[in-house]
Amino acid sequence: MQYNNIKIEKRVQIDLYKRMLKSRMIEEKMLILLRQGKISKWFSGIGQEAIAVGVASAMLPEEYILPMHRNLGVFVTRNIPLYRLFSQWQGKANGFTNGRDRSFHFGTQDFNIVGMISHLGPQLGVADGIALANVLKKQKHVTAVFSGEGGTSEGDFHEALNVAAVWNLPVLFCIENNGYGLSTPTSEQYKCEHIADKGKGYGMESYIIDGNNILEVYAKMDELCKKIRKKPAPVLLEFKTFRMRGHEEASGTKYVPEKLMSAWGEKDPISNYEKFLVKEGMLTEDIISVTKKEITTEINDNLKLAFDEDDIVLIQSKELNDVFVKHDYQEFKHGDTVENIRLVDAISKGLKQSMEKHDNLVIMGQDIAGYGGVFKITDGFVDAFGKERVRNTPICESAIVSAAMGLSINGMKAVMEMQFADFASTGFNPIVNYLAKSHYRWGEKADVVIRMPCGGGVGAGPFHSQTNEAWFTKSPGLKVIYPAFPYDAKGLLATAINDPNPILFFEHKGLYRSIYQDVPTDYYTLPLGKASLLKEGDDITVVSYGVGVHWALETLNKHSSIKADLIDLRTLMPLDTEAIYTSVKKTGKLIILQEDSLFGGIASDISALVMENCFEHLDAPVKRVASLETPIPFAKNLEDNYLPKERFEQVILDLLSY
Ligand SMILES: Cc1ncc(C[n+]2csc(CCOP(=O)(O)OP(=O)(O)O)c2C)c(N)n1
Repeated sequence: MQYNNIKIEKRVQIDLYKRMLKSRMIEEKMLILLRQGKISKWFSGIGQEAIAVGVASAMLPEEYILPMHRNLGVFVTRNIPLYRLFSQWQGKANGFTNGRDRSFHFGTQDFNIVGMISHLGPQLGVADGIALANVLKKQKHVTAVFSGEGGTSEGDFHEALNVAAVWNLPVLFCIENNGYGLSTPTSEQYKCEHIADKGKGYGMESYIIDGNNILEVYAKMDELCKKIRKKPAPVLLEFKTFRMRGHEEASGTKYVPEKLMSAWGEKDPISNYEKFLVKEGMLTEDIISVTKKEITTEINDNLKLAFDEDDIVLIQSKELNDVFVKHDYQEFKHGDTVENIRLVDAISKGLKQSMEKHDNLVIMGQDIAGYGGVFKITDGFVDAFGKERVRNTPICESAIVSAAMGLSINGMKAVMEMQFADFASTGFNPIVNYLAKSHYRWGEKADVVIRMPCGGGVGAGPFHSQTNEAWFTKSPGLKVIYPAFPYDAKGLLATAINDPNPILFFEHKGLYRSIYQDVPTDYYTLPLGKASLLKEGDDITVVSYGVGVHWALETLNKHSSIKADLIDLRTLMPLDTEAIYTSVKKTGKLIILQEDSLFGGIASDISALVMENCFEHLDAPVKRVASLETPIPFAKNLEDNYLPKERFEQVILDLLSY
């Protein structure tokens, strides 16, 4: 048959019916199990099946789909064995997350599906990254990502559509407008008439589609997929539909007017399509009944498998080990040739060598291309590697962190330059929830390094001076590197880029152009989790990192009578606790100096660890020296007072005489 000039073969028409029917029947079964207390929560897509099935059916199996919580039809269309879905929903090992995440919160590379995180919006930017990888690999694939209309109010929606438009990415943004976001009606969610109207603002094509008409959904998707595979560009699709059940089963639908519900009930996508196929002579009552029996058997057989499966076994070491991808550090040694360069040069040269080493490495950041970045780290990179791999981004940290995740999912490596570490706050959600948790949740790595120019003492005020490493060391799943010297910075950056785990790489702006060192010209790596002992002495242990190391050196050089071990941590996660304990056991006294404000910082944890592990070796209380508990002030005398540099001298002298 032809639908809107698109030919839809008979086999496809029947498949569309069977896939929708299977989705519906699985859901109906789940609602029964929910009432029996056999599963814990259910987000229903009843009435919306045509969208997930229609979109997924128009795509190639090798093309990525990023579904939401009402898109069971995507999983059914991709033929995921049902027992695996059922095990997933019961938190069992045959699911996709080893019992670590629930419902549709999982992805699977075997089926090219990337499931949601609860925060909804970041999915949209991840789709951008996946699509970008396809473009860079010259793979003519589309990527489809779902959101509800509620999710379009998140900043991530704006950011992701804007990036996709500016970069001409072949992404189908599929918005299921089902009338309500939890209890909030569309009139309280957005002001324009149609969400599709927003497409014009982003400079992209957009369409309104009857989401309850499977033929319309499939035909339009088929047309668009074919078109944007040839000529990459994003498209915004608004599927008009309705949520026929509560947000999740427990929350009900009392706030939905009955008339609205019954009007949409008339538009049920499955029963209407079934009638149509019967009328067309493609289905008979007999075929329907046989199909339903087959699906019932498949559901029951697979449910039995899932119910018979044992509960997940807790193995604590596995829980801990699965937070990161297992990665064996590979040492690259350097020769004897060195050059005396600044921290900023060491980072730039290290990054350049990694770009040469890894063809699949892409750098993204604001003003990093022709302009070379605000600190000029990527100066000349466009000439060397081209604009495809050295990408200026719009001002949208959240979408770019998410896109970096998408690049990683689709086989690339990403380095993102935060223009200033302070602005990680606007990309915070995908860092701590997407990058950090993906491997633990569904075994997917996040091969991403985020470079973080940070730190005070440069008269830059509260929003360009923070050193916010503790925001990230608190989140399991992230590694955090914080070098103080050019040699360490170059080697650790190379290691960070080789490591497929998500890494925050802190670079102190105050040290960029003030610290010189002889740095090997070769490419080389340094291991993570190894502190360096800069000075040795028996009186006291001084632990620091970043600019604090230089403050400590200054003080110790001034008081040459102090015999101290000075430990530069170099990496905060993993933390070299052994180096700290060994030294404290020798000296009996510990002072920790950090640039960050005191409460909740790295120093507090080191202090606690030493109390717990070295208590009987201590001859004095552990001392922490840090910045004041205020935002960072601008005026020089206020900032000098805020920073702990001056206070450190007195505290170490007091501790020595304790
Ligand atoms: C950032 C964030 N805020 C709030 C929520 C809670 N929440 C989960 S789903 C949802 C409604 C989503 O509505 P919509 O995007 O329209 O999708 P629908 O559920 O209607 O399919 C809300 C408010 C959340 N998960 N994440």
